[in-house]
Amino acid sequence: MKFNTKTIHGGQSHEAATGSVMPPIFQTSTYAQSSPGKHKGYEYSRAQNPTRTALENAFAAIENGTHGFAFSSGLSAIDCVLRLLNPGDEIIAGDDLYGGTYRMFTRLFQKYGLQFTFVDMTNTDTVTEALTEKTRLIWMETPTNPLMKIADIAAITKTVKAYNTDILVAVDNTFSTPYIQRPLDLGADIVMHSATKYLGGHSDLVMGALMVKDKKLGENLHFIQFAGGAIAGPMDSFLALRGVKTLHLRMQRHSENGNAVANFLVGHPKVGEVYYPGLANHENHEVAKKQMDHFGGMVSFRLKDESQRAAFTFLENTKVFTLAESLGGVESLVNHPNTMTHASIPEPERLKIGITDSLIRLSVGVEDIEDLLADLTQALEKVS
Ligand code: P1T
Repeated sequence: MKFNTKTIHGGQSHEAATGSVMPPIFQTSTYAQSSPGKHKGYEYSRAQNPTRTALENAFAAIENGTHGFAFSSGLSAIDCVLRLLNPGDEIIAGDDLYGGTYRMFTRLFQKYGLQFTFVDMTNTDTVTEALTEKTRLIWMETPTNPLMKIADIAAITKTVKAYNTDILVAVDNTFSTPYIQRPLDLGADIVMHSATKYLGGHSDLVMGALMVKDKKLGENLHFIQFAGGAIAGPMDSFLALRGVKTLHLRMQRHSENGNAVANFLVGHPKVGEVYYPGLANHENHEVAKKQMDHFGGMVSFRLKDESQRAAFTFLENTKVFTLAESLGGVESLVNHPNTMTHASIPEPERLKIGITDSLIRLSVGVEDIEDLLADLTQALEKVS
């Protein structure tokens, strides 16, 4: 199947009892057994639930994986991956990550003896130089949140695997989605999503996803999901599956609107740098062109006026863009990483990578582009 067919039909079958086209919401915790251990494949909903199974099959299909897993949040999906590791293992992670991911790495897992090294993954050599015999996991976001930096998934995977085939390469594909880039096809072992974002697509649930293509790795992750218990519930699974079915339609419009907004901002007198991988002058545009089919709906930029007052004036005055954390829904959102989504990163670290008060992040929705540009125009006019 091609991608647009896969989002709708991938891994799906009509429900056996009634032919229901959409999987019912199996709002149950448990399943009848005729004799101990004799059941229809479902024992207890932490282990399996048919609505979640339908979604997990769709997750696997859209990322060209064989196994998909749905979690109660994006962070719990990341937590599951880290539980594959042992004390003393080293993780090389990108230096620009969602603040909650950084917080989990440094404040939850470091104390269990995992060692994290944060490097600029736009340069494959810096990843290679950070490899040691204890490295067990590479964790990358591409594009990164919020600076939209691009890592070369195929090149990094190649160099890492040449060093040691036991090292797992995981890609947080939240910003791109498989409509735009498919990390498993580029050699990565694990794809992770905050399904709260584009996969769900409607800002109505919190969910995480993992997709893999290796059977043993899939079994290990399933065991951790079952034993750890951070599963997605049936109602959320139903909603996310409904979201996935229109992923290709939404991502097409997100990408068109994202591109238009980025180009609008580039020419604006009150705007400094614009971070969008589709711009020809983006630092990693060539790699982006190679591994991304489109460039998505996430755009970050700086106001020329670097004061917090200027940023807040802009943020308080958008009308179509809602000031809120999160991204990837049909509606446009605007966010201030320095005080909102990335505030959990210590200030010196934020400053080092360029998360300052002047940085603004847009999740460009699927509204009419004229309304979005008019909204940005009027809010920018308010900035002195
Ligand atoms: O919020 P949750 O579903 O637990 O997902 C965490 C997460 C993981 N990875 C990336 C790239 C993310 O952007 C997120 C969540 N991000 C936001 C809430 C945000 O506004 O950036």
